[in-house]
Parts: sequence; C-alpha cells; structure tokens
Amino acid sequence: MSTPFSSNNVGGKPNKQKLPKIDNRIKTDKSIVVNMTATYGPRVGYLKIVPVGLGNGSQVEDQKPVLILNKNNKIQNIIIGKPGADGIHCLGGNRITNVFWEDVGEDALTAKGNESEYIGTIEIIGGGAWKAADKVIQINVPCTLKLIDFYAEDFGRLIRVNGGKKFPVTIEIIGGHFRNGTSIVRSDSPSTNVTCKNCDFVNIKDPFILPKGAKLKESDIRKF
Ligand code: ADA
Ligand code: CA
Ligand code: CA
Repeated sequence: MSTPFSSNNVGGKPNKQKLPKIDNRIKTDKSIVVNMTATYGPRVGYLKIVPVGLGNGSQVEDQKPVLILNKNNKIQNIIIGKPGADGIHCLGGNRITNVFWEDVGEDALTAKGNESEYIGTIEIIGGGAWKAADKVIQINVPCTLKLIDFYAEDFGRLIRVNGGKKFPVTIEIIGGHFRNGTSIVRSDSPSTNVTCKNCDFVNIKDPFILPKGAKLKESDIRKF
C-alpha cells in the first residue's frame, strides 16, 4: 500500500504538505451516489470534483454531500474542491483511498445511517484535509473508523462523535500528520474506544476530549 504522505518524520520537524496535482476536473450540481462493485475514481492521477449549488461550505447544517458512498463502496484518488458542501457521506463498509479536501465545507466526511445499527468499518487510507472551520470527520452512527496515514491542517475537531450521543464507536488512527487543530477526537460517548499510534501532532491544543469510561491508547505520538 502506498500513500503520498509518510507519517515517519523521524528526526526533525515534520513538513507541511500540499494537495497533489490535479489531472482532471468536473463540476457537479447533484450529489454523486456511488453504488458499484468497482472502485470509483481514477486508478492513476487525481480527479477533482467541484460542488456547485450543494451548499456554500459554511457552518450551516443540511448542506448536500458531494458524494454518497453506499454500503461497501470504495473511492480513490479524488479531490473534493471548494466550497466542499457536506463532503462525503458513508453508509458503512467503505474504503476511501487518497482522497483530499482542499477546503473542507460544513464537514469533510460523515458516517451515516441508523443510530441503533452498527454500520461496519470505514477505512480512510492516505489523503488529507485543509481548512476545516470545525470538524473534519463526523461520526453519527456506531462504526469502526480507521484513519491511516492521513494529513490534516487547520481544523477544529479532526474526529467528532455526534454531540451528546452515547453509541459505541471504535477509532483507530495509525500514522498521520495533524497540524494546527483544536483536537483529534472529541466524543461524549463513554463507549468510545480510541487507539492512536505513530502520529505527528503539530500545534494541537487538546488532542483527546473524552468522557469517563471511554478508552484511549496512545503510542509513538510526536508532539511539536
Ligand atoms: C451537528 C448536528 C448534528 C449533525 C451533524 C452533522 O453536529 O448537531 O445533528 O447534523 O452536525 O452531521 O453535520
Ligand atoms: Ca455539522
Ligand atoms: Ca455535516
């Protein structure tokens, strides 16, 4: 597996990263529903998708997503363009490989579904997000989130379990570079289980905001 950003900045301060080069671009004025057995997105190079009229990317709720990933659908090598709207909605069992948000809208990616039903794993491998006024990843249903070798710069919460909710969530953050943010995980659910290893935190104010009962296992975190 190869991702554009290595999390291993052994020795010295980790560098800022930039968006990859765009090879093709499209505009969409409707949410793109991904419902296929193949992976959506180019195998080589990057496709930028710019939302038009789906939302202005502010903090106003109920903007429309740019992409909806149905159960078990996968995407790769996509750049979500400004204004970002409500980003990507995931219904479970999804893999998101090398996906970038140039300017996160209301949020970048949401785990969606029925709050009483576990939707499986959402795996985000590589990729990155810039300029999230508040949240990058919003978890609204029970799931397992795996965030591997991700990059985020200028954000509020990297991962937010929906405010006030108590459903179970497992979060694994493995590798990654997180720069200028308020926190990495914030949850109000006592059945939140977080593992975070081999990451660079550069100017992260209060990395884990978790209630009593939640579990947190941290290892190899380099703080700058
Ligand atoms: C807020 C709001 C939730 C949900 C969430 C989201 O946290 O309170 O109800 O809409 O945003 O998914 O963006
Ligand atoms: Ca929101
Ligand atoms: Ca949202």
